[in-house]
Amino acid sequence: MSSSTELAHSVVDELLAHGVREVVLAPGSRSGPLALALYDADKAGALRLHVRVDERTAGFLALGMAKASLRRVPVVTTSGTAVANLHPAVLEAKHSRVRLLAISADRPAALRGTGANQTTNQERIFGEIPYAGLAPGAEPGAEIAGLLEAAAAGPAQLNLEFDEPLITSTLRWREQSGGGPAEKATALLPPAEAVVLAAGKRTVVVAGDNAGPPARILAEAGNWPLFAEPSSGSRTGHNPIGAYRLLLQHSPLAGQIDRVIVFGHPTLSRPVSALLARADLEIIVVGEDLHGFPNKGEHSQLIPAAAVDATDGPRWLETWREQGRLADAAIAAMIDGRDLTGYAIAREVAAAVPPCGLLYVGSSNSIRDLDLVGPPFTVGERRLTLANRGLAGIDGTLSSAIGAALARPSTKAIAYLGDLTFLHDINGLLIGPGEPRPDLTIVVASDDGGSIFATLEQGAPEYAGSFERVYATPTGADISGLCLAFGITHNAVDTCGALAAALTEESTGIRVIEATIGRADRRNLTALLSDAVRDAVS
Ligand SMILES: Cc1ncc(C[n+]2csc(CCOP(=O)(O)OP(=O)(O)O)c2C)c(N)n1
Ligand SMILES: [Mg+2]
Repeated sequence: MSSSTELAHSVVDELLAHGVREVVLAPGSRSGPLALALYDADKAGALRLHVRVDERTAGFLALGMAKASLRRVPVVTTSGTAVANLHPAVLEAKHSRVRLLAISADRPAALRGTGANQTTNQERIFGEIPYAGLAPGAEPGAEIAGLLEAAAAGPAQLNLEFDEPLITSTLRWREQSGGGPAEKATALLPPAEAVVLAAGKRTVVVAGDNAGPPARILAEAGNWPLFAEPSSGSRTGHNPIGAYRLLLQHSPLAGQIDRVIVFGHPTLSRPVSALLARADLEIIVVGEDLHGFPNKGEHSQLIPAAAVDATDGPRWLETWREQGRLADAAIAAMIDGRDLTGYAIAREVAAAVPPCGLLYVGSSNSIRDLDLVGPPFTVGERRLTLANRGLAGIDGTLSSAIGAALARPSTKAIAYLGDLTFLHDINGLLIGPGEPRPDLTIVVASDDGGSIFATLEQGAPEYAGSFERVYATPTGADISGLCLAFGITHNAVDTCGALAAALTEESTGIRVIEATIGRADRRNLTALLSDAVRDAVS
């Protein structure tokens, strides 16, 4: 029977053969055989290892790497509660189809239910995702190949039972002669057969998270307005309408739409949800399933890919663009007439992303403000905007951004998130001195609490008594002191000019720019902005 060490070696060989190049490890004793094999593989240059203390941040680190590199990224934990700490990242990966591989070290199955230390049932602990379990003596080749094939577009769990002795000092991992294939990025699927749509209907294209270039290409081919969320990957060129969510509320054009074509996973705004729920419109979803779309009525159609038979005349798009320009001007006037606001931060951040830059955006107001004020980028300049929109958690954002910045070469990497989102994942900054570190500028929109709630129903004056404690949750945390504790450069700004200047500074390593804004005015400001756009376009 082969040993735990031999099992670990063959698992590393299989991972390399499947194109794995980055691995995250959160140490423990049971995962030891794999830890040592990964250390040797890192030393040999076969992969890059990242070691973290906190499994929750380790999971999101791997998620960010997988999102930015389109590769599968394993995260290894020891047994017990360590495994459960991966659950948030696995859920996010499941809902955004990211190829995260959770590798959980386990005790031998015979010890389950006996009260043995650090032993629980880890089998399928993450529910319905592809799963494989291996024990010493198993032949991992076929098992791992089958597992990764089943998880071609999403996460998987590999549970490894390691028996004692955990360490065999005479056996070290060595690179196999020849090694595995050098590169294997995302699985290559055959191009989907496009359904040809007839031009002539007043059509808008909605691009949600991870919609990709096809949404922009179709909008351009049809001469249609494009409502592209910041993390859609399609907010480029001349068709995106920046303030589309306010135009859907206030512009007479909204009532003239006949057809909506949806790509990706839209999550950011109620006007778009309302649009997609309208039973009187033809809604065409381009993708693999209708899951999550409210309008499943007779007018809904699911197609694998879309093309258009002719280009519509310029009028429809031009009218939307004109309304978009009026809305943008009204918004700019509001921003310029005030001190630093959330909207102004979003605008400065968007302006600071150079060609080939990377932007990782947090949930809550950050991504919504960016959605409202971020200009479309130029096609082909390869800016990448990412966000965890699978479940839109405020957890793990910092670690995801660090992972993305590590795994994707970029001219400049920026993370942009709210203060609670930053504090929630503060352990993401816990990076040992010998570990690879990215160059990353973290912009914190710092308003001491969750300001998004002020813009929702619960922010109304009648809930004022309970609002601060059970929604806003001000923490009073000293972000500068925390940065000091983690050895991270901190820079506080409270004007647009200072933020813009700080963003253009050349820097290496991780640094934080804390942009301090008020929270008290947020509800009012959101209403004023909406009114200003309404007045400008109606
Ligand atoms: C893990 C998780 N817990 C709770 C929430 C609910 N939630 C959404 S936004 C938010 C507040 C975020 O505050 P902050 O990051 O400061 O952003 P702001 O609203 O101030 O822009 C919370 C708690 C969530 N999305 N994810
Ligand atoms: Mg906040």
